[in-house]
Amino acid sequence: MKKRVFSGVQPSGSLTIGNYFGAIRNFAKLQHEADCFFCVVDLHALTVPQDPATLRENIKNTARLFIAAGIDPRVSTVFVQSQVSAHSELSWLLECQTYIGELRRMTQFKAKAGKQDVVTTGLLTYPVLMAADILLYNTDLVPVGEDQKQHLEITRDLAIRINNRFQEEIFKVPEPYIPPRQSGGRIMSLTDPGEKMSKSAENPKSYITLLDPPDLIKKKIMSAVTDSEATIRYDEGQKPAVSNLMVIYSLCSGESLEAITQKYEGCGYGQFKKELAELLVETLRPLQEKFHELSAPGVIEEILADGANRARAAAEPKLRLFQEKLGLLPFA
Ligand code: AQP
Repeated sequence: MKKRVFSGVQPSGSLTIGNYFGAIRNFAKLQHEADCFFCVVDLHALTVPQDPATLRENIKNTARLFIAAGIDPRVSTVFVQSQVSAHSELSWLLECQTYIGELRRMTQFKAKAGKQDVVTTGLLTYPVLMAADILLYNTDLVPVGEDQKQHLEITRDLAIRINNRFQEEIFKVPEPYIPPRQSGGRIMSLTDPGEKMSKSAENPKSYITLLDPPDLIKKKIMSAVTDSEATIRYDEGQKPAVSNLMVIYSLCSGESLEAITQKYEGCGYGQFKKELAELLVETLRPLQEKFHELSAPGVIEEILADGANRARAAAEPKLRLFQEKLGLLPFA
């Protein structure tokens, strides 16, 4: 039996190289060895204000980027969360099993709540919806970046809690699949290496999106913060900004961090950054070309309609089983 993989990405902006190296690139690698479900988690994006027209476009673009990054929709199920209502339905049932204290402790909630004028309940309960996304599909493995580790832990706790309550395995307890930092698990902001790179960050210079044109990529890399030492070596503690650029270089070129250190011995940051920018442009070029092919009218819509049908069929039995266990009446 192939393992079941589930992961999602929020259409809360244009996807960054953090989303790519931390998650999506691994989706494409896993699809031939596992039974994969990849979801545009649009309901999660609603936890903070969104402009409807922009959101609609971002949902389609996120799905296009999945496919442009190598996910084959004939092999993997690619779909949009809001088109499979079982996600919202299970989320409510799981909320009734979740403690408020567990959710208040989430570092992402605290960070995002601190940036909002008003904090919605959805921002607090976001990890429960994420648990529903994952648990509906009997998921074995969840490929995500490091920032999602805490949310994965809540998902596991909920599954274990419910299985214990009913004394049987209702939900499979999923395992995280998180790359180490040096392999892209946490790409940092280009303007503040203490913060992770985020697609919804206020300063566009802090991130590189997968659709940024070559000139813009070059500008952003050339203006990325470094330090005053002017040596290229990996040291997360002392040189977080340069270390982050080195990780991006290594992910693009396949060279080890040691090889990069040797290659640039005695060179200044200028030459390193220029060559990093060129590498990144070349890494993203095929993805950007494929993305534009997928922008023809109707193409992505057809893929997503098929994906939603497949996802609904896979998700419904788990929802019905849990409803029945809780004492709700079967569907007439
Ligand atoms: N900087 C990052 N480095 C490595 N992985 C990352 N991920 C996000 N940022 C980095 C991973 O990308 C996947 C999709 O993330 P998401 O869209 O569901 O939400 P997020 O984690 O909150 O990502 P962003 O870009 O920071 O979005 P906003 O700005 O809307 O909050 C996840 O697997 C995530 O770990």
